[in-house]
Amino acid sequence: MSELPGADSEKRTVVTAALPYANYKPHLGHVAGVYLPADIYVRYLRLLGKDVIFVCGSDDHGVPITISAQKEGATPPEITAKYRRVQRRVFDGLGIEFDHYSGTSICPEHVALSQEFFTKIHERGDIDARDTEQFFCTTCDRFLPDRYVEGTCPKCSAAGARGDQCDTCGNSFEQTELIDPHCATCSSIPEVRETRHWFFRLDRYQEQLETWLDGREGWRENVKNFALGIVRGGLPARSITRDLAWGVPVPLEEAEGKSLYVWFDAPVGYISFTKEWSKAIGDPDRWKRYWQSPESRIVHFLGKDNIIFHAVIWPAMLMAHGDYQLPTDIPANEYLNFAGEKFSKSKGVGVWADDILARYPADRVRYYLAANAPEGRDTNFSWEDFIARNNDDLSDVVGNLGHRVFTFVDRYFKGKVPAGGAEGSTMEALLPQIASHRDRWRKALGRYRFREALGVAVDLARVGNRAFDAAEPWKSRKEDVEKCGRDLAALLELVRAVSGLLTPFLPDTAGKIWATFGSGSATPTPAEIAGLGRDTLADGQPLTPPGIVFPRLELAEEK
Ligand code: B3M
Ligand code: ZN
Repeated sequence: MSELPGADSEKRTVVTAALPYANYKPHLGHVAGVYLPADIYVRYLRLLGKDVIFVCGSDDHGVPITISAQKEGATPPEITAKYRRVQRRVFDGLGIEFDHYSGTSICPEHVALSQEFFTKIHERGDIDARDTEQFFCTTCDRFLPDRYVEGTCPKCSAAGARGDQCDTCGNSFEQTELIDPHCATCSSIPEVRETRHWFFRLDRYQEQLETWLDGREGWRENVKNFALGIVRGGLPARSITRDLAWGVPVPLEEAEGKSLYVWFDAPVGYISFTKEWSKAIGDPDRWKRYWQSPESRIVHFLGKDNIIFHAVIWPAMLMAHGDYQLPTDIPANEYLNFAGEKFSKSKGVGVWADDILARYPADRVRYYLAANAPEGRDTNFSWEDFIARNNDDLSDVVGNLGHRVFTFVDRYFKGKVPAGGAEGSTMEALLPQIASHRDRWRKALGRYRFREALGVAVDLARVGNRAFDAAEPWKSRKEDVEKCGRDLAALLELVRAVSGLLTPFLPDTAGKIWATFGSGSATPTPAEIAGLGRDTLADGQPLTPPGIVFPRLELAEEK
């Protein structure tokens, strides 16, 4: 196997998934675009025996949280603790296994590290203080940062634009440009007051960013082009402080009562959580090998709305700070839509992860979301399609193959691996197919093409079904039982390989099939993955088939 991205044996990898704001229950769009691909990628690297850690946690600060807290009549610490629990339960239920899951308001390392970023960049002269005009609500007696003010969009005239951006047209603008601004809390008309804020001089990193982005090889075109477009369009200095008490305090005496903008401290969380993890495992310096060594790969998974922050602003922060490595890759995804519409909590459009998990096993959800992954283009969730893909691919192709092969081996060969081999046999024909599928699978996963890699695994099962039909074991068991055994031995190798390739996608069910072959583990070792495509099963080895792992699904009555 040639070396591929993500497969270089010297290197180690830290994988991050965008930190979810601690104010929502994840829907399938979040899962399909961010958390599932990250988990599959981590499981894939582990299967190859790579050194990898998977870090995430909740994004606890900023206006999104304080507004939700206010709506739910809770304090920010209460609301973040609540949703951190909700989110963890969903991730656990889906088999998304982080090495460390923290939160920006609970990680002991986070405040100091975020402030260190600010201080270091400030000391280099890349943060300027500016007196700005902001809305101030005299009824609520406070400044109205971000979404605390609502109004009509100055660009497209849509109502309900919030703060400095419009969800209808996607434009951003100065808050004070809003037409008919009013306080989102009490609806009164705010006045404009002066307040001092600190701006990160992104303009000074424009050239460096452009050169760096231009040189990224193997990045998804949509991510690279989007980021380059933003950089080439000119980068204004960006305000990185807010008049808000809930957040990381700005580490300057004259900035009392102000916090760092949530998008300034959130990505720092990736590093602070890794530090926290290092302490927890009793190896406090371990984080350095992931964040400070050029031998390390840093891979950020996120949705397309977060590209600007991860591919432009965060790298600029890292360049300005200087002590950490830049991201290696940012395999951002497009959106999974629901019946053609964007998932939306407020409009009640979409499917929530906990609801679907209450009806169907996690692997069925993982299967559909990976087979329908929004890589490179938006995709669509529909219940009919969810049922159809699961039944057509998992029940009728993978499950059917396993069932047929195991049943014959059980009935006519006492449940033991029959003797295989012989020139011109099914074995001889199938082993190269297994090896080439494994290579395609590996190549696709190394390039973050999850949909394709999963398709390769299912396709191998199709190859198996065709070989089974061609071998006609129902005849040969009577006419030439040795040939029948040889054919089934080859098909057992293939079933085992399919389950190995399905492991990162369907850890639970693939593990059950893999365990049938008695290696004592539900997960293949790196050597076993490398050995797929060789005749490895010992003649006479007893098998313990798992029974029906992919029963056909019915459309649940009420959705
Ligand atoms: N919190 C995205 C979101 O929850 C944002 C990601 C932060 S990653 C550093 O919608
Ligand atoms: Zn108000």
